[in-house]
Amino acid sequence: MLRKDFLWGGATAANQYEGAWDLDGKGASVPDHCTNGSYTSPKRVTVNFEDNTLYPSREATDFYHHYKEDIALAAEMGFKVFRMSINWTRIYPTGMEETPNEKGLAFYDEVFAELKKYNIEPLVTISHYELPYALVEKYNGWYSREVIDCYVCYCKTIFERYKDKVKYWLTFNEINSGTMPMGAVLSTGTIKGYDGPINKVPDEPEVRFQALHHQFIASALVIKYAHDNYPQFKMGNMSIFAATYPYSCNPDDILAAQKQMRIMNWFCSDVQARGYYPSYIERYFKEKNINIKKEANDDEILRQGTIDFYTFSYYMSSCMSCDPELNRKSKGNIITGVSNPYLKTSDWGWQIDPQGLRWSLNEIYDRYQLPVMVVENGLGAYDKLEEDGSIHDSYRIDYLKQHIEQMKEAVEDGVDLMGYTPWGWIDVVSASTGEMAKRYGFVYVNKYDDGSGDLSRKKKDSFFWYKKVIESNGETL
Ligand code: BGP
Repeated sequence: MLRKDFLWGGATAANQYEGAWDLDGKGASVPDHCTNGSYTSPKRVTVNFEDNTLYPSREATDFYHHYKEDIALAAEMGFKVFRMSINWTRIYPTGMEETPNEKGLAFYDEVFAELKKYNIEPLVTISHYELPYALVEKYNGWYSREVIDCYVCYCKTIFERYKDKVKYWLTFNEINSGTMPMGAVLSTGTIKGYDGPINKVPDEPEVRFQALHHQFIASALVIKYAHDNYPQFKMGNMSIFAATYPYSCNPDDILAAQKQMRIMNWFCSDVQARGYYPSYIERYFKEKNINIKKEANDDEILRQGTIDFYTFSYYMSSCMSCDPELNRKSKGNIITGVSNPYLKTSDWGWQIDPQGLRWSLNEIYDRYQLPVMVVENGLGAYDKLEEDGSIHDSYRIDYLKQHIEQMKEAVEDGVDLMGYTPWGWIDVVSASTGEMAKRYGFVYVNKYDDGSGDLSRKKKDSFFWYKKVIESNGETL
């Protein structure tokens, strides 16, 4: 049984949802420099804005002008929690101003007031894939230590402003995306001068891991600051958890899977939950010729700023194999690895593995013994809007149902699970491809890949299903 105060809700991120990219003093962030794309044609980052190119984040699905309507829809489904992010560039347009942008702050006051009206708890991601672009230009993003101060200043501002409105905070979305080349665009912003497709960004492990070190320090500093000044706050991490299995019982496969699990899934949260670098990373750094610059006090900072709860996104699992032929032939998932013959794959090549969620929850809870929350999960799929305005998304219901069943199993296994916020509870722009066609929502937004659409909202079949799930605290699936 799920606990009585289980936090049911849904997740979004400002850069994929808000739009209003240059209204009321907002500055440009990295996603505002990203074009649209698709599964087969990667989105691009452009240094300068191009005429006649679509930048989907600019309007996105326009939460900025629809927040009252959207929050009412969330309330109708019975949401207890609403995961959202604050857009850094709405508060500090370049990330470097001395004083915050009052209009930006006022927008979130209104959003939080609206949530309060329905008794919905906000869960706020402080930085969700939207570094101010000015920090890329000036500092090569998180590669420079100076960005830590910019982030700390931003956090202090929002903590003080929203201290009575927000209790749950996540310092960085999917922080471990910085371990992968694509993370340079999405997360670390180490793309100074880069102009090109997201999948061709130069692979610079040392730069990314240095940037990650700065994110760890920034995260730890603000967690300590929050604990000292706002004892009511609960501070969490947020990691991608891509369950990784050995493809076979060949010991080489087992070791390859263990290595992948460590670098991809455990490294960042080991630092954030335990407060120090894990021993296994030394060897990886040596192999990759990565030398991280740390300052004298850094180890102490990490020790003092550990998380109160662990959150993660879960979409897929993957397999590791030492067989070169298999690796060559297999498409695997976006993350890495070879395809699992026991699993089905989504239209975007992500392998669907509900039991992997149970396994992951157990692994995470065994390791850290902290309350856990699944803050993203869901099926990106093509939806068909029928003439009568209905959307029959039984595939999405199936996916979510199977994952909730496995969450319940994990709870029976002993995991302390706080809540569940499926990704993109309302349609938003895709982070990896920049398209609208990859939809996750319970609510359909009339917005298309060519930028057309009147932005009207429609309830999908899954909307009515999820409402019942919440009403029954997960008993009616
Ligand atoms: C995660 C991100 C989200 C989100 C989701 C789905 O990586 O935290 O921002 O978009 O994945 O991914 P996509 O939009 O690429 O399908």
